[in-house]
Amino acid sequence: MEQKDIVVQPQDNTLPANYLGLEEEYSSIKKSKVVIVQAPYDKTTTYVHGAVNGPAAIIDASRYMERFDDELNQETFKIGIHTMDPLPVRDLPSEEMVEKVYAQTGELLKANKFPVLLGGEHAVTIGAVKAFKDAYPGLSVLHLDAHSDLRDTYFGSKLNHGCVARRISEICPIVQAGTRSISKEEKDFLASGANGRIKIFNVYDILEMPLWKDSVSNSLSENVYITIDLDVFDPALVPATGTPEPGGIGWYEALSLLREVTKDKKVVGFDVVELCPIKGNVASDFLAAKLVYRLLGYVFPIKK
Ligand SMILES: [Mn+2]
Repeated sequence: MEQKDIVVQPQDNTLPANYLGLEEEYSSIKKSKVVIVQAPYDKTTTYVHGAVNGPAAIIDASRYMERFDDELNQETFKIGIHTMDPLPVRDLPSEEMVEKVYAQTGELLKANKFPVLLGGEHAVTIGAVKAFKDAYPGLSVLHLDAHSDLRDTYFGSKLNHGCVARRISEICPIVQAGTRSISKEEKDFLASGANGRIKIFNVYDILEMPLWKDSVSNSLSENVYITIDLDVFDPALVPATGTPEPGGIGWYEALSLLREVTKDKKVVGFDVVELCPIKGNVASDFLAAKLVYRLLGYVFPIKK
C-alpha cells in the first residue's frame, strides 16, 4: 500500500503567527504582561539535533489550541501575551548566545514584563537565570529534567546543555525533580556535598515519597524561576526531545507539581526547552504549547 504523507495541519494563514494566534488587542507589547522569547539554538546538542526548530513548533501548535482553559475556567490570554521575533542566536558561539538571552531577559524584567523563554537546547536557560537573579536576589530555580545536567564541562564546553544545572547552581540554589540519568562524575560531585546549592528529587525519591510535591515546593525560596526540559516527561508523551529517557513523569503529575509550586511561591518566570520536533508527530509540540498556557494560567489566575 502506498504510504501517503501525513498532513500535519490545514494551514490557516489567517491566524496571526504569534503564540496562540492572538489578535493585536491581546498581543501588542504595550498591552501584554507576558512576553514570549524564542531562542532557536542547538549548537551544543549531543544526540538528536533539531531543538533549533523547537520554538517555532511550539508557536505553531499553540495557534490551534483552545484559548479557553478548561481546567482553570478562564481566558488566560486576556492578560496579554506578546510574541517577540526569534532572537538571532542560531549561529552564535554559546557564550554570545547566553549573553543575548541575558540582555533580552533583563530588558523585559526592567519593563515589568513576565518573560517566557522557549528553547532551543537547555543552555539557553543560563542567560535567563542570570537576568532573573539580578532582578530577584533571593531567586531559586526549579529544574524539571530527566538529566542532572551537573557536569562541570561537557564536550569541552562549560556552556554545553549537559552543564546547565551546574552553571545555574553557581548563580543561585536549584531544586531538581524527575531526574533519572546521571554520570559517575556528577554522582561523585553530589556525594562530596556539591556546592551546597543543589537539592535533588530523582524519580526513585518521587516513587517513595507520597508528598514529594510539597517537599519540592518547600525546598524553594519565595521567588522561583522554573526551567522545564521536556524530557522530564515520559517519552511516550513527549517523544520529540534530543535525549529521551524512559520512565518519566506524566502530564497530570507535572501539572499538579506546578500547581503546588505556583500556589506556595511567587513564580517570576519560566522556560520550556529541548523540544526537538519530529515531522508528522505533533503531540509533543502540542503538549509543550499547552504546558506554557496552563502554567501561565496558574501564575495569573483571573478573578471571576
Ligand atoms: Mn534533559
